[in-house]
Amino acid sequence: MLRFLTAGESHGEALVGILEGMPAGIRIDVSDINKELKRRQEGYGRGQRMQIEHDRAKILSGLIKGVTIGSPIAILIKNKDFSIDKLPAVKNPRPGHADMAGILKYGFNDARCVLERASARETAARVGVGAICKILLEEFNVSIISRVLTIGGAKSEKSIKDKIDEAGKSRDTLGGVFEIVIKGVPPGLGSCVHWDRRLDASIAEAIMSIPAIKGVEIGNAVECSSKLGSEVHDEIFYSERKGIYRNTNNAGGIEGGMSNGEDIIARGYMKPISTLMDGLKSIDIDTKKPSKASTERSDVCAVSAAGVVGEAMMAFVISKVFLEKFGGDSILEINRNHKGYVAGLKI
Ligand code: EPS
Repeated sequence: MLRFLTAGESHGEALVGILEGMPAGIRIDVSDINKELKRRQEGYGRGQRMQIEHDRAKILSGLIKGVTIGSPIAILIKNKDFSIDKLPAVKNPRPGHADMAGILKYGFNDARCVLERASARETAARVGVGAICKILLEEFNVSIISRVLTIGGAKSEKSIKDKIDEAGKSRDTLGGVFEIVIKGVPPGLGSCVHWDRRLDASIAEAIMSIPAIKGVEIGNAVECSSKLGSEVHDEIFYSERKGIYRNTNNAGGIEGGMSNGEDIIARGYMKPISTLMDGLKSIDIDTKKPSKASTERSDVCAVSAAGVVGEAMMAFVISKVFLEKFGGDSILEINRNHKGYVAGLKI
């Protein structure tokens, strides 16, 4: 089974990702991982931390001469801003962040003990792990891309930039929507049999796990919820040349919890970043008196970065179900299984 774990605090020494279950025989080029890490750092509206860090991965295990050997792959990303023991206590929890719930949960009297791990910086490790999953999927011509659809309700590049500038000037923040499209997924990944193996459920969980994501949409779910069935369902056709095909993809490539061979489309709805430069109403956790929420260095907007993290999470989920279906210990074995299955589909 493919699984991963991350460790690391935002201002700790490093972030670590451990990916287990990758088959043997895949060539991993660290520069492909670094490209993805760089993409996560970009996007209009990112904060000063992104100018400090130049995220680069070091692979600590799982490879010999750049090729996977089937053992866990550990990735290390060092933090330039390694200052965790010198940073001040945070006494005024930020509404929307993990601060308050974390203080209550662990019995801390300092939100720093919560926010260091809850910070979206953790997603750098996920992107490292996802980059390796992307390399596996590329072997089978599966590609994953993301784009920003809206930010603060704005759609065009110009109006998005204006919105972010405006929010930054007024010391505020913005959220938005990103979309992920996955091409080349064969039909039949996931399951119609068990709730916890449905592909759409796994995708929703993976996207929802990204910090600040409060909603997930598969295909045109929101629009379709107010339409008739006859207007929504993707009718099925067949031709000698194309085989089985559809003219629409409202289902976002998933029917009955399984991929149906169409592009998989998912959207993540991100709330505005919860660190505001003019803190919202909060309390001092020692005195319980009203006090403005703490301000930490942060982004005005990170929707584009969340899209890159979304790609990584999708790469992991698709790799997981892909290996469940075609699983084997080596890429050769998986190739055989995949080829046989795809050949059998040609009816
Ligand atoms: C982030 C690193 C953080 C924040 C941001 C994302 O670094 P710092 O706190 O040192 O500025 O910029 O974190 C959050 C938005 C958050 O809510 O914690 C990163 O690497 O993505």
